[in-house]
Amino acid sequence: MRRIAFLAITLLATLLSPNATMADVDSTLQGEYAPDRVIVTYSDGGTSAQNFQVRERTRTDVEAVSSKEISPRASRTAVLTLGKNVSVSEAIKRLRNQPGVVYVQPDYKVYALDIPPTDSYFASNSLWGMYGSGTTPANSFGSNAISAWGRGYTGSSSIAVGVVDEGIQISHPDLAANIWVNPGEIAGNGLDDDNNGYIDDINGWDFVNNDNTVFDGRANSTLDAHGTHVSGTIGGRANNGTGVVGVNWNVKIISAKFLGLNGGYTSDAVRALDYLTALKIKGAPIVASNNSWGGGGFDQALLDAIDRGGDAGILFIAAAGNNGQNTDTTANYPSNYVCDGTANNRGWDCIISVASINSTGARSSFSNYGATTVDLGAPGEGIISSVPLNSWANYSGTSMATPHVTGAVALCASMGLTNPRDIKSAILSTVTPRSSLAGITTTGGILNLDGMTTACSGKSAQALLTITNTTLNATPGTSIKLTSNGGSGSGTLTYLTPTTGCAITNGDSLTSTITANCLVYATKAASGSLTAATSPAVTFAFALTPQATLRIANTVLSNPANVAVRLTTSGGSGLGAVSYAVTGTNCLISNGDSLSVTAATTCRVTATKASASGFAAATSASVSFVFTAVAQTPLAISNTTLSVPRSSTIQITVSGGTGAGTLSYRVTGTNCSVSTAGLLKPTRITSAATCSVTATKAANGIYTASTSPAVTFSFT
Ligand SMILES: [Ca+2]
Ligand SMILES: [Ca+2]
Ligand SMILES: [Ca+2]
Ligand SMILES: [Ca+2]
Repeated sequence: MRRIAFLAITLLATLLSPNATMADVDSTLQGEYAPDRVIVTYSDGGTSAQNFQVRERTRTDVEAVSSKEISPRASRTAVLTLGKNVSVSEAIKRLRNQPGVVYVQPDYKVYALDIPPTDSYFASNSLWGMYGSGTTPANSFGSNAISAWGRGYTGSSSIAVGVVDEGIQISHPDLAANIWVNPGEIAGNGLDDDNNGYIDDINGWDFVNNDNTVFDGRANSTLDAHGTHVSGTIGGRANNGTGVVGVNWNVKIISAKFLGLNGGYTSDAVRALDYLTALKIKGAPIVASNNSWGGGGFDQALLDAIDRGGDAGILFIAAAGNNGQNTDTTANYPSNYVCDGTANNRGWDCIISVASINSTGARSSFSNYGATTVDLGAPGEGIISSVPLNSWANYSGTSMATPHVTGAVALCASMGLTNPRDIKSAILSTVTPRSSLAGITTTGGILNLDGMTTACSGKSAQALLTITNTTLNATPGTSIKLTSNGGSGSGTLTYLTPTTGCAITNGDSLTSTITANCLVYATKAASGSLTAATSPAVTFAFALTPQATLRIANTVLSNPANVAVRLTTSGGSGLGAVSYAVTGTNCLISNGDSLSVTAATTCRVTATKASASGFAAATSASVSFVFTAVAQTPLAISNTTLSVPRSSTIQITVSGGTGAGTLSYRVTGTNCSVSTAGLLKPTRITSAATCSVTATKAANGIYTASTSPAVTFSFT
């Protein structure tokens, strides 16, 4: 027994944020379904009173809050809305074997086959391995999965692959629906019901620990991360609102776990491969095993096991290895084996050996290569996929390239091709040539999932279908009539948009009530010998139109401070109301458009015209208005008695002036004094005095200061 190293693939093992909760999916339930209802079909074999009783009992059994006939044409089928204490799987368990119930099932969620998936990593341009040159998103060096999906091929739950690797988190939200459930085995009864030598092997087998728990991952451990990662590339669930999407939206993944944290043994690999071979011989629809591992030298027992699988019709997809070397001269196993039959008589090799490329089309520096020993390249650097505990991570390695090809085998088989030799030929004969792989791989090219569809489906592509609209802008709330041409055959034409806030109504009308960039595809369904066709995406922008430049139109920008200015504008567009805003102390806007001040100042004003008539709001440049102070009414000293005895005092009185400014007084002349309050008197009562007085009212509010003429008072 030779210990073999599991390919060290995690150049980048950045854990990405887990943003999903564990899917509550009973192992017998597949795909997405409404969480609060089930569909029940009754036999209706009795009298109407008896049938009524069955319905009532059924409703009570699952605490249903309502029971509604599914349609007038199917009166025996009802939708039961469940009480909040009863899950879908619980309801199905309770009703499955009830008398009078023919079947009970979830209300499955379905999608148009052709809508590009909305899964977060796909939509955020992070899943380059699935893209193609003309797809949205695009990457010329991806596997072009999007185009194959656009032809209507997204895999099949009637096709299975074996993941010969670490274990798999079978409850992962991106995998649960695509995990194989052994139809011949009854879970948990301690019996080997299908007589394959493994008791209760429901989702596969753990050949490391010799038990039926194929997932043994735990917090703060990478245990079973590798197997979970490759599984997501083969068959990550599409359109489940989270994570990634695999080459196959639908497939069945069988765990043949033989690697632990420190690798595994070929003896366990042999058992794992033979487990798959035995299942295949008994009828499991296994088309490939994924083998993202390697190490050790030539191992006849292992090659024999690979040969037994090949003889049974299972392709062995092998990572070329991460040593950056030529495997024609330095062998890498198992990718270097030739699987041509247990008696070397099959005439063809069941192994596909896969090199890694990066997102610029170059061979990954770590990837092995070999003109006769490596077949093709596939995306293997910066690959995001599922990892344990409902998370996702970015890994690199030929380990990551390999499941793209394993996925291709399953996808090709789902299109109808059954002979494994033909499937291998369909994949290898349709690679996209790349200079980076020319002369160092048998094909000189990279995986092209779209290119293989004709060979795999026996159908041909339609003429290019395109959306032909030339006006790609509209205002929110309006609609655009979509037009297209091209395509072939009689399939129905449909328009689709995956963009939130955008909708297709009446078949060909695109609408959005909000500002949005709506991605739109046209699809033409398969017909006759033609595959479905999906157009390149076109982006329609629903946006408000900018207004013509809005300006403040006033030409008089300097005014006396006691004059209000009526503000006016020019320019702008549409019927939006105009409003003004002002900055500057002592400035105010009243009655909408009247600018006034409470003191001499400078005011900066902007005008805004509101959004209306499809136009966005517009704001003008700011304009400064200078308000200058104005004169008070003439101020005069109003005393009439101007001569008094030197023993007297005079209270100065004034008239005129404006506003609340403080009064002050100045006096000239020898022997005179005036108080702040305006009380005038001689400073020496022993002398006569002649005093000349002026009054000043200080500047206030909008007014300048005002000073009275001088008045002369005599103290005799
Ligand atoms: Ca069994
Ligand atoms: Ca059992
Ligand atoms: Ca286990
Ligand atoms: Ca997903």
